[in-house]
Amino acid sequence: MTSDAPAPGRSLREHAMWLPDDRFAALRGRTVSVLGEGTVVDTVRAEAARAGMTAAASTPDILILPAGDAAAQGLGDLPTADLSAEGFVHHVREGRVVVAYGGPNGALYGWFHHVRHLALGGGDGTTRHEPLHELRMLDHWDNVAVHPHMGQVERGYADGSIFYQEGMLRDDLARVERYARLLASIGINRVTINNVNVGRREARLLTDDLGSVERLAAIFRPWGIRTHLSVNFASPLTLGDLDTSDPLEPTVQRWWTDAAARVYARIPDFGGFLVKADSEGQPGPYAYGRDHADGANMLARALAAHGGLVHWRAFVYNHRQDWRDRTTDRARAAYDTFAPLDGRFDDNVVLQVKFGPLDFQVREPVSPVIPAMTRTRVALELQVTQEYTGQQQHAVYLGPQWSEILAFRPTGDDGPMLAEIVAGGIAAVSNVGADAFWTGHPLAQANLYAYGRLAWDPVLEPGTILDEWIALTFGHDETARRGIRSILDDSWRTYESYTAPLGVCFMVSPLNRHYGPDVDGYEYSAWGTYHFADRDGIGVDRSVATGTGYAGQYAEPWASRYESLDTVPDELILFFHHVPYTHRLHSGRTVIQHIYDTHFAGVERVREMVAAWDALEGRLPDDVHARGRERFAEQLRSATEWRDQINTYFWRKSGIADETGRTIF
Ligand code: GCV
Repeated sequence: MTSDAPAPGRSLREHAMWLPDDRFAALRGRTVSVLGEGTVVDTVRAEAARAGMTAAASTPDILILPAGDAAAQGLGDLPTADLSAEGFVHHVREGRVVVAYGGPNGALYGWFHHVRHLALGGGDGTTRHEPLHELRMLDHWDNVAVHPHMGQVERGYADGSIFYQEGMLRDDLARVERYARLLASIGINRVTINNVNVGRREARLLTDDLGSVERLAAIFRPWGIRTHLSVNFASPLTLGDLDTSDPLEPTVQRWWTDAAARVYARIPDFGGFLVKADSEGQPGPYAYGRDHADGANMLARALAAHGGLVHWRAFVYNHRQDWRDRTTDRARAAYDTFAPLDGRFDDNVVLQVKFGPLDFQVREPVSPVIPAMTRTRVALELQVTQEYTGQQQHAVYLGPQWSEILAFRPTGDDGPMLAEIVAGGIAAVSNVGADAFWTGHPLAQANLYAYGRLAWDPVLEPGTILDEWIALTFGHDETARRGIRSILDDSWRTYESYTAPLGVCFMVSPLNRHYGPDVDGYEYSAWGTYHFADRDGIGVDRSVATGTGYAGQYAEPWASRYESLDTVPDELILFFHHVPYTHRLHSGRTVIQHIYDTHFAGVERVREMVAAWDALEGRLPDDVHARGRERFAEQLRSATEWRDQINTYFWRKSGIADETGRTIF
């Protein structure tokens, strides 16, 4: 292990994630000049001081200045023309560094870019950087009061909340400040501080507990991050003195206008409201015969005068289905609900759409709602917390999945990428909690890092992002780098291979909170039916010709590609079609043999991951290694359980033996 890697054996009370002090060592004793004003620019000054730099007015080693001042400083050649507010130019020549920024956030991002540049051993050069999207958001599903079923953090796998404890905001918020710094270093500029399922206690954040929001906003502000709040649509009824929350009712509109004014009086840069309405039991406009545009616009109008946004979620479906009813297809729901409303949303409404039509499964097609809403500001929603991808017990690097989603071209090869059409930016559910490693599995930190980097630049290579994360987190140790890359590079596909096959979804255990296999767990439930396996075949017929018609929600060429067995990609065949087990895939294998082969291979891959992790002992801090070792043991146990349950289930259903005679029970 090299000198700048964390010393093995050091015990960490709270892991530094990708910003350990060692990574700033090269800056110690050097001189800096930070020009410009404001809270965020002051943060950059404080960062430089923290790194041990000294302020110098003339010929500093690092000059950080507004792009508009570059010419006056003899730096007129830098490519700063029309630099956006969050953009910056990074220029290094013979050890002297210039960061020319468009606006205060650009100064902060330029600073952290330079830290990254040092960690990667970068040399001389001039590069210009601007985020593709203005809105790069992280949503917390943290509850203030511990929820009886969902706990302190809904779908959280990293201990409690860093914000709340036992029904109130924590007294000591020093950790939130360290979190804000980490988020700023990867370009996140919006944070929603409470769960979209807004309980009674959480609804009060908007009213008598606004002080908690104000305190958190004050911590995020110097890091260029605006604070958003999830609100409960029924608040005028449940918190106010009104007997309705009908969005067309003037008293209700006034209630929200007053509430918003009170928020902005105390938090002038407040970001806005995030709303889950008429979904999984949350209240919404349907109760009054109104639609989602009526609901979203009512809130948007309360916020508009203050520059606030409404993030309105498209995750709307019937969770009280009768499994006997084969006409209802949950995958259709968001499009059926929202496509007819395109053009009716106010400008400050952002429709937040999950990446797939169901729910953050390991494999789903990209949601057809996103390209369909051409007259609506749409944001893509991802899930960094690993609800359906191993719950931070399994090492699953999601960068390649997100990258594939962002690069999807909804109108074919000549059309734009999904990343280019989500004018409302990107949002994701955080995977962070009060755990010493922040994310439970130390390798899950890579997902948070990758999310920020991809939200900034969706065409970054997931492997390049991993290298950055490894260099920042663990320093320059080529063996450690290769070991971690070999574990994480393909881990998303590995997870897919030993869990639900070929685009079939929800084979997870409902009783065990979506962890571990339960092939029929959702098959006869009210939440939807997902595989329809019988003795002859498996899959959901979502074709237009004979199925639910979901494939027809896509534009061409995808509608036709998904409709036909000749062109549907193997990895999604069971999402779109019901086929016999003997159906031959494009790969040449039958569906049943594919199921057996991938499940056996997946577990073998996990064994290799475990061996690769074991080989890193002594090259990583002991506590990081020990935590990883626990998690890898569980991953191997769980992957084996998945393999045996899935293979056994389909062998018993189909009666078709594995071609190579491996053990199935
Ligand atoms: C916050 C899934 C999760 C829920 C979550 C919901 C949502 O259904 O299981 O816990 O609720 O998605 O995104 O609103």
